[in-house]
Amino acid sequence: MSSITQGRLRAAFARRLSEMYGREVPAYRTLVEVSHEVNLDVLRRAGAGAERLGSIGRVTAERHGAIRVGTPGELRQVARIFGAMGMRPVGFYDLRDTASSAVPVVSTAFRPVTEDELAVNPFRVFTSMLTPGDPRFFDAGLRGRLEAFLSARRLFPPELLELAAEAEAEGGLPEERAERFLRLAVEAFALSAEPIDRAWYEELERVSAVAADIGGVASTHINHLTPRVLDIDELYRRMTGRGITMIDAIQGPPRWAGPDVLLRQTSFRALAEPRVLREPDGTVTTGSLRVRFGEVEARGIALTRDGRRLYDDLMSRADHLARETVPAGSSVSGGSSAGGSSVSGGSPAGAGRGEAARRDAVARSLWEREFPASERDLAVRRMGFFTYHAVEDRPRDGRPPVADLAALLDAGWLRAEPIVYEDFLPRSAAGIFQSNLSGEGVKDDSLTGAGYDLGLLSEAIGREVLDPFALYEAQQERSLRQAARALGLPAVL
Ligand code: OOG
Ligand code: NI
Repeated sequence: MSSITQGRLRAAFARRLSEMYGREVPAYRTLVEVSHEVNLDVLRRAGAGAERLGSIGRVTAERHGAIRVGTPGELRQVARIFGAMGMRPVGFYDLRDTASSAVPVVSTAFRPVTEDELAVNPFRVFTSMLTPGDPRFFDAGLRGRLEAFLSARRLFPPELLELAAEAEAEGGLPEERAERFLRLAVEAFALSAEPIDRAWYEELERVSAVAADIGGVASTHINHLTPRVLDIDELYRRMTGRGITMIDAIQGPPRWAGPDVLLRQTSFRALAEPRVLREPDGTVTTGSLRVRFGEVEARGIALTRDGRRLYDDLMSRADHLARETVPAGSSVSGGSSAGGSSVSGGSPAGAGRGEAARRDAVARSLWEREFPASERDLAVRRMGFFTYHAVEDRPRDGRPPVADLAALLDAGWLRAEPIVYEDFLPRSAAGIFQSNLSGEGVKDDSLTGAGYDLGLLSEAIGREVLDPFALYEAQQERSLRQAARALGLPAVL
């Protein structure tokens, strides 16, 4: 009997989730539509160059989702469901300190990790787990009630978990069971119509809107689904033109003439969605909650640890410089930016667009001075990840090649192909959380945070959380070994 592979399950899941989310959040459909228009325009304008960071087929289907769960046990179940679709936990993100408002979660991303699987479908899900044991957010009483609430709920039906285990063990599922698995998996992430206990939800919301979204309801849901776009600045303009209010900034690297690196993201604010609420007197009413939103992203080249260090350094210098260069007399905008968000793009829509533009200009000029301005520079300064390939019709003038990366690239012996960044940025993630929260929440910084670290997360998941740098590095090294062999060199240095 023909079996649906993990890769096909993943592609089908991403597609069906997108259909469901489009029904739930109509503005998402607009976002996808505008993304497609922009991508086709870029393709027309730039031709084959537009596909340097991924085929148009891949980019058009590409999405990332975000979900939030409450306990290690729930996270382990999620890992099994995504494992069935060939997705592994990659990277550890601690947003508790990155965000200036209360975001009591630690996170990882489930995604395919091999080149072949990424080519089948690169679907990834940013997955956050609540940290009720962190006393900066939750006192002992609230922690106890929160943990009791979470341990009493069941996010995933046993049948789904059994099918997931089978798909993981067998590498896929026979057609009928694949269909059943997909239906149950998509359903598990739909917005539930079950009444929400308003008093409980609001109690948690006073501490943190994220805590309420996770622990104030008896189910989980997809929080957003993000398409990929080839020109995010143009997307931003067109969405604004359609009357959709975007957050102030595009997060991540500034727009500039050099190569696209890492990840640039922007979003529009959560829309109020009708939700069924149970009042303290037992009556059931329809209220509205704003927790879900639209996000879009542009992806660039993965950076090495050195490249990432330079990126982080330039970002924090841009923040400082932007603060220092606030033009005199601009305090008119002071009221709207009060609160001093430490994350760019963090302020609510419209509040600080001028501020965001100023920071972007500062960042751009820093980048123009200090960031590698071409793919070649990224490669030879060992700041970006590439796969390297021996050039077939390389010049053969009898000289033996020098086994040096720069010399081989410049002499046309080696060709470098960018490796796309498949992961997330903690600072942007914190900004995304924060720009869409209804309130700041509270966090008692006089207390020490509980140590939810990478080890604890791996233990909770029951699987090793992979290091993204190591994955990119291994891919680059493989290609270098192959290229060296093809050129008859012992190694490329
Ligand atoms: C996840 C926020 C992080 C991103 O793209 O950085 C994220 C969430 O809101 O649950 O999705
Ligand atoms: Ni996202």
